[in-house]
Amino acid sequence: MDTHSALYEQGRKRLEELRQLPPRQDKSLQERMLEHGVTRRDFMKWSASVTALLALPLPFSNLVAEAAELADRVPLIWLHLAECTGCSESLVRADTPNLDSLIFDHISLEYHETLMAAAGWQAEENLEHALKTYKGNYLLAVEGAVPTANNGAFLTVGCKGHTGLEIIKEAAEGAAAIISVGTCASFGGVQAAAPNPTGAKGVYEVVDKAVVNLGGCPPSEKNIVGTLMYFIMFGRLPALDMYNRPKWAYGARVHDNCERRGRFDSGEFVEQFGDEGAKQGYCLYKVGCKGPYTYNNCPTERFNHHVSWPVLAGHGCMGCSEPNFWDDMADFEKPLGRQLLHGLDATADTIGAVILGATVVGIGAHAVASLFVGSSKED
Ligand code: FSX
Ligand code: SF4
Ligand code: F3S
Repeated sequence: MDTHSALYEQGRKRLEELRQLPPRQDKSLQERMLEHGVTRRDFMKWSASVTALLALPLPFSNLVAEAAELADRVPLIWLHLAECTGCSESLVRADTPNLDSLIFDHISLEYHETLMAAAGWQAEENLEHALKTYKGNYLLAVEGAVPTANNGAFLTVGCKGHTGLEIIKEAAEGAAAIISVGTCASFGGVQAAAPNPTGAKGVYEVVDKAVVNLGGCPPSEKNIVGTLMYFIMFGRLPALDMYNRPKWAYGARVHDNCERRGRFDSGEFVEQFGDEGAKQGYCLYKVGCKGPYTYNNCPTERFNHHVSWPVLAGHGCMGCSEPNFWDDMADFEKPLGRQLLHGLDATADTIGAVILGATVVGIGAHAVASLFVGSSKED
């Protein structure tokens, strides 16, 4: 059996098992879609686009559709640590609900501090209850970094004053899988910027289990929903890169798929914000774009229902999905290559050649490390 047939079979079996479990929502996905005027045709188109996003062949879209319908069988616990809540906002902030947000509503969300009605003691009880009841079966999503200095005392959550560090360790123990949503939960993010007084770390650094890192400050709603769908469909984590990011989302550089790439290749650069080049949509490399060093699918998936992404809006990529981006990618409005090359005042062509040389090495290292990590985490 080839890899795709074996994976399809695995998905089919997993969904069969999920179907045996009682629904946890009082409405079916179909009822929700009907209420919001979403047609079956829209749904099938959405399933096909998620299938393509996950880099799976089209026949898998049947599984994606079924997994979406059965999303309420998988309990999800969503914790907030040191962060800005932009990651949740990325998913739920929409003036009209689309299928991504409808599916998110349909997932059995047992606990989410931003979205739930409960507060205080009741919220704490809900979390304790969910951790106990669904032990071993829940999907744990974490947003925000874990402050570890002074035994985690820089972050306490809830009326019992537990530290974020205590909460994440306890919640990780009973989780079937852990997803770090956003750069803060993945790598510490802005909170871990030098001198990092709170000892902020990524979740994977404080728990003993494999963690999927969804880099991005915030990550797109597509990357969040795609990862949830993958787990619902197959009951396991997707293939990961060297930083434990799903390869289907973080396998290519922002620069590889950028709509301004032709401008870069022809040496047409914005020299300063507001100039004629900026009006013409020239490449933003000279005003600090870090797309050549950043792995993410922003140009193809965009944000807010595919409306826009940083470069389309006129600012360079800040490298927000990479570890240590706040320190390593600064200054955000100056080219990194020029700084690293000690003030080399290169022509556009030289800049292009330097970057391309650097990225060939980058890609090589990325691919080799991915193979290495992949051998222990995927088939
Ligand atoms: Fe971090 Fe998410 Fe940036 Fe904010 O919560 S990834 S600060 S967008 O919201 O964690
Ligand atoms: Fe796009 Fe930035 Fe690459 Fe220019 S440097 S092509 S703006 S990603
Ligand atoms: Fe972040 Fe760059 Fe995308 S700044 S949102 S990785 S374009």
